[in-house]
Amino acid sequence: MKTKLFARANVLLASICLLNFTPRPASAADGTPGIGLKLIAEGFTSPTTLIPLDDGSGRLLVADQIGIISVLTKEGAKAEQPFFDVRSRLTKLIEGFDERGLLGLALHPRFKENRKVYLEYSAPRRDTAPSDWDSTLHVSEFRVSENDAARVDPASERVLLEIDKPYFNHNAGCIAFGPDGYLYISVGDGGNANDEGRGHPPQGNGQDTTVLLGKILRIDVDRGNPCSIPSDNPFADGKKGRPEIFAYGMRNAWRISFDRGGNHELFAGDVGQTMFEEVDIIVKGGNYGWNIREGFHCFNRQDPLHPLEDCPKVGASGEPLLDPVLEYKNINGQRKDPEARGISITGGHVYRGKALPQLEGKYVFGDWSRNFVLPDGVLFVATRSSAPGEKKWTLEPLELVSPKKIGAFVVGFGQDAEGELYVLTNGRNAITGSTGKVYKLVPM
Ligand SMILES: [Ca+2]
Repeated sequence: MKTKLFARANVLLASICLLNFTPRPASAADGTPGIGLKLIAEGFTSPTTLIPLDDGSGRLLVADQIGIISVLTKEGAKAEQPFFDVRSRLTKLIEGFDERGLLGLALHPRFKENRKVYLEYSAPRRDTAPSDWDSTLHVSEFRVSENDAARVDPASERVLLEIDKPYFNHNAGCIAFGPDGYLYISVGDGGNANDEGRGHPPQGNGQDTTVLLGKILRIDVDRGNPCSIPSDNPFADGKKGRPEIFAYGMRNAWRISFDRGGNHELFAGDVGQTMFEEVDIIVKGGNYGWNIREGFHCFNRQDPLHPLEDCPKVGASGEPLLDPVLEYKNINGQRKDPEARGISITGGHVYRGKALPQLEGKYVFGDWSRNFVLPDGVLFVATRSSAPGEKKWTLEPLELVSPKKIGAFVVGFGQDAEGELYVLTNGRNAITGSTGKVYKLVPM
């Protein structure tokens, strides 16, 4: 029975791919190698984050959504002792599809000196939150133990931010330090759909600058207790909005990352609702449009499958609604369109490594899966336009030499100390089991 089901699924997948992707040679004609995935480690559930353990050892940290952070050697051998186990601090997760859990991990830029570690995770709903709300996001600081940089001291938690969530979905939950030394935090719009429902004001959380949902936040973890607000945050004085806000009009920026080269821009893969997935380059004070816009289009709350012809071009204070740098069509809303490429964007990284020079300066990211049930994640490469003034990036599939297909849900991406990229996958659309894998993008 099981085999038959799987066989049917494979036939289905194969036909979907044939319909939608024109095969191209995986290697360039000039003989430069193509790109493949090398399995580095497995046995995870839903790995969301991979970062270097910045202690000079070359080791890597992998955060799993279920609440365990593992230490890997450069070769991928997993240490028996986890870096940290936060399972007891998480809200009760669903034994199925869930967007909550351990969602973000970052080390302090001066980790070698101060040994500080930061997490964003879904904690149980705090007492002061409305009783029909779901959970409370924590952004917390920890320290590794005095004599072991590969082990967090569980008693060291300092909660920096608590954000109540009305629904289980749209947490975003990614954290990253910027070149300015401040901590950037992505927070989803609160969940449900259309940016409506309990815990959503009439204009939606994305457009409401008095709440932290639907935002990119920025805090200074080095000053204040428990933290402080950078003086040039757009609403730093608190008069027109929450001082933690850096940018707004976000829906669900599941993964964000800074370009480690170039102008160190902040990239966000903002998950769309039904019609369009988008990549944004986030600037201070930017309003990225949700829920007035989805991608380059006017979002229609009454009928999300039919974008409006016209909508406001500015937010409540007359500020422009900023377009993404690229969008692609969502299969859920545009099933018959051959240009529909996925159903939920997974933001990645600008490639600044050495092994794959053909990717230099390009944004490598993916889509979770082309199907909610079947494991059919895909990878993309986006290229900045060389035309003066052209802000739109071009998008193409990242063709793999081997394996040809990922055959899993793409949960996240990672980057090591050398700038090489990793793809983090889950074989299931659920946060159960041990089908989670870590792949490295390698020349092949
Ligand atoms: Ca947008």
